[in-house]
Amino acid sequence: MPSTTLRVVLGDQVSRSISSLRDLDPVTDTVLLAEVIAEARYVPHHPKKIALVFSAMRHFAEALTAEGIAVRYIRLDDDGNTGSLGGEVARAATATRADRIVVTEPGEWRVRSDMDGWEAAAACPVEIREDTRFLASIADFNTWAEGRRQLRMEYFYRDMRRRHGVLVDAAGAPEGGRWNFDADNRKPPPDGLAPPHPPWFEPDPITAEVLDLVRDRFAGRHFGALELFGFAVTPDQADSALDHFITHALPRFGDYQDAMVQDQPTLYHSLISPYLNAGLLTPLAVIKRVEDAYRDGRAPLNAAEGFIRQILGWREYVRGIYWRHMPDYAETNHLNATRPLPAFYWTGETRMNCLAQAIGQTRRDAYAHHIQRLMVTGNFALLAGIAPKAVCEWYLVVYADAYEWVELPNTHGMALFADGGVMASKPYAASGAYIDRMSTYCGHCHYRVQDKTGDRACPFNYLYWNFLMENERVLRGNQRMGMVYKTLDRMADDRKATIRTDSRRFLDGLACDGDAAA
Ligand code: FAD
Ligand code: DLZ
Ligand code: SF4
Repeated sequence: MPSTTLRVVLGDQVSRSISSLRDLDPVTDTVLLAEVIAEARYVPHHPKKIALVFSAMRHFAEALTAEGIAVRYIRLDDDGNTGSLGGEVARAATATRADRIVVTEPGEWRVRSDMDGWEAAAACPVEIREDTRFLASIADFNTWAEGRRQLRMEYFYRDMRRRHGVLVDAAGAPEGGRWNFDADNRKPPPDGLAPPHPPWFEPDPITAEVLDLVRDRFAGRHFGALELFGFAVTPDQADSALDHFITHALPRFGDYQDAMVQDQPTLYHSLISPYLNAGLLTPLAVIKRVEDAYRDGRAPLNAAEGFIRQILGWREYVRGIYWRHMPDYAETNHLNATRPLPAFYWTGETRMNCLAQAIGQTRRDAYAHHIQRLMVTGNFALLAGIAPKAVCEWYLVVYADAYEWVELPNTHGMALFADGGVMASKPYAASGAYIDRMSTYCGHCHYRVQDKTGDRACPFNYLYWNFLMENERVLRGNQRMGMVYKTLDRMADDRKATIRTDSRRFLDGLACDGDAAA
């Protein structure tokens, strides 16, 4: 009897080049893809994310079948579906009489732990392969990190540029003479910006069937709208989404990367994170295409470098941090934040316009760009002292690109400083002045951004100083906080008292939905 291998492909691994399919023998092997309720419900994902994952899985299975590969595809409602990945692997191993199982390492600690039980459940050996879609393996990252007192993305990123020969000259020096054009990526939005419309992919019959299933089983019960589903669900579509970005948005991506504009949720962003994370696009191919656009004169250097830094730098870096520090990472709470998540994170009903905008588009599109996530919803949660677990669960639920390996370091570490400085050297705390400078939101708000205290003052203003006072014991010693604490020291006592009173009134009001009235 020839040996038979069962190759397991998870819902965020739908890449033809995934390591579990390397050396596949179409004569003897079977590929397993399984829609299981445990993955669809471990958090109540946005319905658009579930639809994207299931549709991409079904299209991937169809493409493999067209290649003549045997595919065992288990649909969510199939008879006998055990509802868990482990259960489906065990069932498939029996059905195909597999001698061994091959799978690529998953993106979440939870699933990696579960895989430890697969061998016993399936009664055959399980080979867990490295996920070679990433440009730094977990071992590479640990080697880089070893012995460094403090990890900083910038140094990791320079190393990655050199190692992969991206935007460097023959001598390994950075293109344009600088590694980082961050200072050129912070333009506030001028009047009359006219960003391109995001690409739209009309659902085909496979997606339409998935949409019916998701409508039936999840929509209405999970946060978020299923209507107007236009995501790419195949590698070809994701590729044309990338083309659309490079042609229409990349040239201005650098300038307006941090900008936020009323009713313009996507600006010059790429919207490719759901595709990269699910496996419809691979990071190296994206980076090369953007570098080519720069070299052909189709994009300026601040745009190409700024974009490549996000993928070759931040994306790889956060994954390294996740696997280096899990599982303890998720348990830390450096600032002892304990407040429950306000109801408006789920309803979008708040008079704070910046939050209403970010949450409203998140409900509709399962998307918000980085500065909205970091400096609006994240900043508010930081200043209001919301419990990290509640905030992290919210971010994992609401975005189409959310997987714990990338969501957790960004939320727990970067936005909430709950890791005590592993990800960021100081909290990304900001008052309303930052949001006013970088957005057009404040002009549409019930609150007045220029007012520091009082009923109509922007809550970010007093909450910012209140946060610094509340966390003084932990934060004052941080060198990068020296200037703000000097300013606080100069503040009159009666002003500090007013800030505390306004903050208490506002935060107590949150518990009984105090800010929800429109
Ligand atoms: P663009 O602005 O066009 O950037 C290009 C690409 O760079 C993105 O597609 C993404 O793959 C990558 N990238 C950019 N910033 C980061 C970053 N900080 N970390 C990792 N990759 C990055 N990203 C996710 O993919 N999944 C998440 O669950 C997620 N949760 C986040 C939670 C918080 C609190 C914050 C502050 C950021 C989070 N991010 C997450 C990072 C970032 O916000 C998104 O990757 C980005 O907004 C996706 O939109 P885009 O594709 O238009 O990105
Ligand atoms: C996100 C997701 C969903 C909604 N459903 C499935 C599924 O039914 N089957 C599956 O194999 N994967 C799914 N996924 C992706 C997994 O949650 C993901 O592979 C793990 O979180 C590891 O990153
Ligand atoms: Fe947000 Fe304050 Fe501006 Fe209103 S005034 S949009 S709450 S920053």
